[in-house]
Parts: sequence; structure tokens; C-alpha cells
Amino acid sequence: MAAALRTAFADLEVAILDAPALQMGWKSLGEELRKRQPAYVGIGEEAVSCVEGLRAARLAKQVGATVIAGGCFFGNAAKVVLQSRLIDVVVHGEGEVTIVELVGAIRERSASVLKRVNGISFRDGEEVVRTGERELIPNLDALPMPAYDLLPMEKYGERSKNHAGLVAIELGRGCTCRCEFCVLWRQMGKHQGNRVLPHLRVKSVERLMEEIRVLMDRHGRRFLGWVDPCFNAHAEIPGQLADSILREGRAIGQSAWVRADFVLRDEASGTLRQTVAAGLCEMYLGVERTEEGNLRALRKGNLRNESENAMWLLARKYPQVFTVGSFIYNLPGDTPAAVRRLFREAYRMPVDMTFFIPLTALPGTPYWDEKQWDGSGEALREADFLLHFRGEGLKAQLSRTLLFCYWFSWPSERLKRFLGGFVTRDARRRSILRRNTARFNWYIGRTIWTAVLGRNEMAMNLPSWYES
Ligand code: B12
Ligand code: SF4
Repeated sequence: MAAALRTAFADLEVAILDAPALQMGWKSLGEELRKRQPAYVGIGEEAVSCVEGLRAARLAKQVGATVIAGGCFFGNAAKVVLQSRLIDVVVHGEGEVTIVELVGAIRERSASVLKRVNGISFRDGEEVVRTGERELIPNLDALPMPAYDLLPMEKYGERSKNHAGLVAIELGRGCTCRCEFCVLWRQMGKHQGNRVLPHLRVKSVERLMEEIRVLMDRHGRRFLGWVDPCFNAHAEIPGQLADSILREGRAIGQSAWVRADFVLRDEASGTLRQTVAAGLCEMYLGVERTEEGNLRALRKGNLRNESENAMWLLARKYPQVFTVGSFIYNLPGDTPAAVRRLFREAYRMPVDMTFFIPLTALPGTPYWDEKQWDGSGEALREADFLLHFRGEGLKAQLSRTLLFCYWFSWPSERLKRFLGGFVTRDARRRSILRRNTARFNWYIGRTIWTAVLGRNEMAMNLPSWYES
């Protein structure tokens, strides 16, 4: 979006403040805004951090900026966040074209012009106006090269042991599937009347190689974190890209979210072998559940044991790949017994690590209802995908069940991989396992300790420079 803005407006100075990367706490962020006096401030946040997003909006308002919000949270909660009066305009869906038209319209300072910008919501008096749907960008290669020069590139992965030289990069947008709980296919979906349909777009191999060359050669990046909701949704591009990476002798570490059925498909076509050879060494598989009924209800597909088969394939044929299985709990009808069973079945697979994510009523999913908005966003702090043990609700009860399982349930495959991980000759795997075990136990220890002290701290840890 920064690149799109500066390409469109030669007289607009564009900056990106990546506050966490710059270790910029609230006080210094306020000072920075006062110094720069921006005319427009754009913010985008996950639901869990929308309170922080609104806090940043307040700082921006204090310096007289027009505040624009977008992304998968604000874009799906426009009505309620606009009522806070901290946000002037919300951008829905894909941002690059809309932000350019929007800034052009704001410069003309009239609501009637704003109404002609598709893909936004804004207040007109007391009324919230939502304009027409924004068409998706048909060809992602038409996007300007990301404005890497505006980012503190050297900071990403600076102190990381296993992701040194990290950078976020996207192969495409959207997904071919439409899992019920997922906001991502909707965020980049195609609107048809009142319906949103899954829609996948990918960049060309030439364009992707151009980005990779700039990232590696100009910015010294050594690990690509693919941000795609589903990296292997397209059957050809990832494999063709891998061929190009290998042809240029550029093998580079990579991580990606992938679907199990596509892993199996890509093994059959030879694509998987190529992507792993080009450096894909960390794969996150959304397994979600092991029972057919729940997979069907979640519209996940993979009803024929594809997830387990993909995990076995990766473990046997590509042992250099670190695998993470993500599972969903807190479904209607879940009980501690069902979650204990899910845990055991999850570890029937040879998986290196698991995430158990509670079904969360995120804006943009059918589970969200505007009435859940509490006026500040504080209640959404629970939307952090982490275990929450306090209270008597089902989620807390199931979180405690999972904690118990993590500590005391050791199906043979889990024990084998856990112990094997500590003595393996694969230094990266050993290091990831050690660090994750330490982090997990630290998180649990901290949660228990704060509960003993009677304090109600946020589940996510805040850095020491947070308020500074
Ligand atoms: C990379 C990533 C991270 C990285 C970010 C590092 C980095 N520097 O890139 C890390 C690992 C830190 C991270 C952490 C977390 N993440 Co995360 N993350 C992602 C991921 C995979 C990619 C984001 C991305 O770059 N997308 C690509 C861009 C192009 O798409 P986009 O963000 O949608 O942006 C476009 C539009 O939405 C719009 N837009 C977006 N923002 C804005 C702002 C303005 C002003 C405008 C006009 C438009 C606009 O325009 C953009 C271009 O078209 C997404 C899933 C996904 N694929 O999107 C999850 C995702 C955003 N994360 C999620 C979560 C839950 C988390 C964590 C809570 C997990 C945890 N427990 O640790 C934390 C929270 C961090 C925090 N806020 O404190 C959820 C958020 C759900 C929600 N609706 O709230 C997502 C959607 C994943 C999911 N499965 O649902 N994450
Ligand atoms: S496969 Fe993944 S990205 Fe695609 S709809 Fe399902 S959960 Fe979302």
C-alpha cells in the first residue's frame, strides 16, 4: 500500500512505522507522530490487538490526522469501530487500489466524492455509509514492488536463531477452499451479489523471482516466511518457482501454511520434492479435526485421512521438514473427553509440534455478532488463539484439559518424536524443539504464577519497552 501510494502521488511523503520492529513504545510513537504531523495514518490490526489499533488512532487524531483502518479485523467490524469516532474511514478487503482512490478523494474533501470510492465505509453525519464492492486486482503482477526501502528490513529475524534474516513475502492471495471458521478466503474473496466466493490469485514466477532477488541480494534476507493463507493452493506456481530458485542456485529456508490434500497432490506431481529442495523446511498444516463429522461441519474437506497421510509422507520422505499441525477445539458439543481424544489422535501422526486453537468468533466469520462488541475491544483480547485457563466457561475447561494432555498424555509417536528431537543430528529441528518446549512451559508457568498472585495479565507477553 505504501508503494501504491507513493507511485500514485509524487507529492505525498509515505513512511511505515513498524513500531514492534523498531522497539517503539507508546510514548515514542506519540512523539514520532507529533514530529511528523502526518495528514493520514493507516492502521491494520488483528482482532486481539484492536485496542492497540484504536490507541494508535487516538494518537493520530491528536495530531489532526485522518485515520484510515483496514485489514481482516477493521474491515469486518466497520460499523462498530466507526462509532468510536477514532477512525474516519474503514477499507474493506484488498487495500492497494482503494487506498489510492481514497486519499485522492479525501484531498477533495467532500462526502459525495467519498461515496464514489468503492470498498470503504465512513460516517456521514450519524449514518455509516458503505460504498459499492471493490473489484479484486485481476493481475497481482500489476502491484508495485513492495516498498522494502521504507521498512527496517535488517530488524526482521535479527535475534532469531531459527529464522535469522526473516522476511514476509506473498505468493498470492485468497484460497480455493471455504472453511467455515476462516476469515482469509473471505478477505480476498470475489463478491457476487450478496455472496462471497473463494478466489485464488497468484503472482507470476518472474515477478516472484524479482522480489526474491531484491530480498536476498539487496536486503540480505535468508528466510522467506510465506504469508499466504494456503501456499500450496495453486497446483503449479509453487513448483515452477522452486525450479527457478534452484536454477539460480538460490536455495533459501522457507515456511508456509499448506493444505494436506494439496501436499499429497503435489507429491504425486513431483512439485513437493522441488519445493522442499528449494528450501521449504517448515510446513504448517491445518488439520483441525480428526472426525469426519466435524471436518464436514467445518467445511474443511480432507475427509479421507489426508492430514495423517500427509504427515506420514513428510516424516518418512522429507525428514528435514519441520511439521506443525494446527487443530481446532471449542466447537459446539466439545467436551473434555472429546478434546482428550483429539489430542491422542493428533499425536498418532508424526507431527513435530501442535497448535490447539479455540474456535473464535472473529468478525468476518459467521460466529461473530456485532452485539458482542463491548465499545472498546477489550473483550477481543481473548481472540489470541492461545489457551485460557481461568473461569468456568467451556473454553477455559477445555484449555485446562489440553494443558493436562500436554503434560501427561504421551502417545508413543509423540514420545518418540519428542525425545528423538532432542538428540537428532538435525541442528535446526533440535533448536526449534528446545526453544518451543522452553517457551511453552514458560508461558504456562507465567499464567499459573499470575493466577496465584490474583493478577489478570494479558496472555500475550508485553516487551519491557512497551510504554516507553
Ligand atoms: C504473518 C502473520 C503474522 C506475523 C506478522 C509478522 C510480519 N511482520 O509479517 C506474526 C507471526 C508476528 C503474527 C502474529 C500473530 N498473528 Co498473525 N498472521 C500473519 C499472516 C499469516 C499474514 C499477514 C499478511 O501479511 N497477509 C498478507 C497481506 C497482503 O494481506 P492482509 O494482511 O490481509 O492485507 C491486505 C488487506 O487486508 C488490506 N489491509 C490490511 N491492513 C490494512 C490497513 C489499511 C489502513 C488498509 C487501507 C488496508 C489494509 O490491504 C492489504 C493489501 O491488500 C495472517 C494470515 C494471512 N494470510 O493474512 C495471520 C493473521 C493475521 N494472524 C492472526 C493471529 C491471530 C495472530 C496472533 C494473535 C497469533 C498469536 N497468538 O501469536 C499474533 C498477534 C500479533 C499481534 N497483533 O500482536 C490471525 C488474525 C485473526 C483476526 N481476524 O484477528 C490471522 C488472520 C491468521 C488466521 N488464521 O486467522 N502473525
Ligand atoms: S484451506 Fe486454510 S486458508 Fe483456505 S479456507 Fe481453509 S483454513 Fe482458510
